[in-house]
Amino acid sequence: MKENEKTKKLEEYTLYSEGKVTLSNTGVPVNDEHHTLKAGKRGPSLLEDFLMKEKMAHFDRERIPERVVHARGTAVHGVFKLSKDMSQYTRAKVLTQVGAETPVFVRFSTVAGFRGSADLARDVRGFSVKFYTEEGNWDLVGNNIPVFFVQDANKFPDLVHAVKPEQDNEMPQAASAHDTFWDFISLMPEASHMIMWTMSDRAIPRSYRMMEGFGVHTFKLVNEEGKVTFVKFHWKPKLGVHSVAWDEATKVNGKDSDFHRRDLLNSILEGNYPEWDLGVQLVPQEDEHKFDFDLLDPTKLIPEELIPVEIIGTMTLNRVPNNFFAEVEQVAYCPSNIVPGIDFSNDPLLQGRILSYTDTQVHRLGTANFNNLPINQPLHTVHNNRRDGFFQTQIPTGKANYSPNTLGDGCPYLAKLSEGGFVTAPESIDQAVKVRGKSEKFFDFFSQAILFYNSQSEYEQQHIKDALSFELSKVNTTSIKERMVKNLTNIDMDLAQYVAEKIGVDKPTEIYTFENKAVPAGADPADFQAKPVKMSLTKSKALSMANQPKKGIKTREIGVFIADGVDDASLENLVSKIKSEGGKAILVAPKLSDVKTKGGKMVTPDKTVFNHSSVLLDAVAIVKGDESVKTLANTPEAIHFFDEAYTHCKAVGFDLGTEAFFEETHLSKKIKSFIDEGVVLDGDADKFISAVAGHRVWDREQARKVPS
Ligand code: HDE
Repeated sequence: MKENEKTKKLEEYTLYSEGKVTLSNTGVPVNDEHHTLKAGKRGPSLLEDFLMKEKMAHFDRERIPERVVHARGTAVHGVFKLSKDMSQYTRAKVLTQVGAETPVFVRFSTVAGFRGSADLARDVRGFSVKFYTEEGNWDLVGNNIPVFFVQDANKFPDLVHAVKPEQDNEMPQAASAHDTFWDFISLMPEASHMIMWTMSDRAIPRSYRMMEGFGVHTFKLVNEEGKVTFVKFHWKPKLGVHSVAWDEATKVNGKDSDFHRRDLLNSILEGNYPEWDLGVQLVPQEDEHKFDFDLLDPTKLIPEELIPVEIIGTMTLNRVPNNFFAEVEQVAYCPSNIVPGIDFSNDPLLQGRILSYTDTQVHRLGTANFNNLPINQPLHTVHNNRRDGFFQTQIPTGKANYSPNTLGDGCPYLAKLSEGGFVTAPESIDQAVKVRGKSEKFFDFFSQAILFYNSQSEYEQQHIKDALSFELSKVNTTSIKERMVKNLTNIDMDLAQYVAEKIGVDKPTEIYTFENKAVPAGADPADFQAKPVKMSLTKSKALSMANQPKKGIKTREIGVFIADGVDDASLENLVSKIKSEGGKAILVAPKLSDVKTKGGKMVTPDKTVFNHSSVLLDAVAIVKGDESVKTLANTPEAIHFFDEAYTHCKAVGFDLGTEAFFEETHLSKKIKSFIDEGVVLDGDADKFISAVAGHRVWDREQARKVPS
């Protein structure tokens, strides 16, 4: 081959390896993949078209089973940085090396909906964190709610069958408001505490970035000496904890079903990295039995008044995935993934999860080698004697695939304790008797449901009442509704009576105690042996979102309404104030073409009144300008933005000189006597910004009777 031909060939190969040229799965450069090979241009396709066959066969196998639960979700990369040395309690390096950065991959999800369902369903949110630590992957697979529906893993398949779309008609999608769910719940009083949380605003978060996260179960920390400390994990968002209104949530689902997903990705792409502090509640092993509840019961939390949350580090999410399938779909979280220094408690729900997740991943990803997938690989290359199986991507060398061996110089040998080897925390269970059952304190089904309900502010209690009324009104079977109301009498009589009236069943007058009452046919009597405990604590501040600090307007999306003729100085003033506080000014105009300001400047709007919606914004404001105000006052969609924002208890700002617009809103006709701190009529940008920082004026619902 001549020299210049050789160079040409080399260039071609480089092109192939750079990934710029389409290669078939076996590395053949493809010249045409848009026309099937045919016997003549109008003739039948030919069997020998191996390229078309490969493309089609691959396509035919693109889908893998979606997750049984938590199918709808998204995930991003980040880092965890430890700020407090926990070596007194654990030998886990991730919790002892202050300042070290551990990479994480974090997935947020809803539970009940299918993979393509909408983000704003009333539902629990998954909060899964995979820490890629020096000592292996640690998966903290939690939720945004600190307790769970059932106490034993063996009930989980029933719970999930009940909440998923019903088996005879596959309805409803991503919703618990249907007969099978409430049938199950009404027969499962242990779910009462969790139901208070899922019927609260926690189940309709404003953003993944504004949710708390909880490990839910009690885990163990184990130090160098083998001493055990019980631990609960908490994630506290730096942006505070916020939710949307229920009416708003239902509309967001239609306007932008990817609302949470988009919000998370956009904030990272814009450099607004979401952050959470990691907190722990620590209980010395010797104090295991000192509480009114059992530490192993996942339907109970440890009130922060009893054990405060200690902050030990911060997680920052700072990188979006490159490929949704390869990373987000293929990530395989397993609560069984723990590292030396962290251990399981005997929580019967956690014990079941240790089995279920690895099992489901093998099914979902099709192979026991699922940890070879790039997103699941630990930091260090794995050496062990696990061999073969579908999709083995490693090529083990040498002869020895067994242990002990001499042919491989004894390698890979087992890590001694001094080399970080994992050992299970010893626990004496020699006297145990094999039983199916649960411990005494697990029979307290209601006291923490009562604690939660009593800890809510008035408007939060109202939201729970309304949510239960909505959900149960969708149930067709009267006996289910009646049973639920009976259960509610054990939490709060006023709540039970309110719901009863709304859903058309008899109003209860006394607490329905389960003792001596017939167990409903089909129910397990053990689920009805409630043994109430009088809790020493009557309220817990941390349980109410109303008590969470309001943390400014950082990343909040504020619709600023403009049209031709808008006043330059007022626009500049408001936009720069919003930006200087870390908020986002979204310029909304009647159409997408550039707006000409009064001073003749051309401004490009971000959104229009017809492609955006008030429910996708945190607040709205209108800037003065004779001509622009006139145009907007004649634009019904613009008026609707303001009316709806007001209804959803958001901040609404009117510049001085926008009275003509204000007069068109239904606010002017009705609210003048109900102007609250969220309605800023004098164009005072600072006042408006502090109203946005307050998130919502929920009291507006009561005062104005707005259906938010
Ligand atoms: Fe899950 N759960 N779960 N779960 N769960 C799954 O695992 C399961 C439970 C949670 O982002 C599945 O990979 C059982 C509690 C999250 O990929 C499955 C029990 C908590 C995610 C499964 C529980 C969770 C899952 C479905 C009762 C909060 C999403 C596909 C013993 C602490 C993980 C998969 C992700 C996913 C089983 C109870 C949270 C089927 C058997 C309690 C955040 O394995």
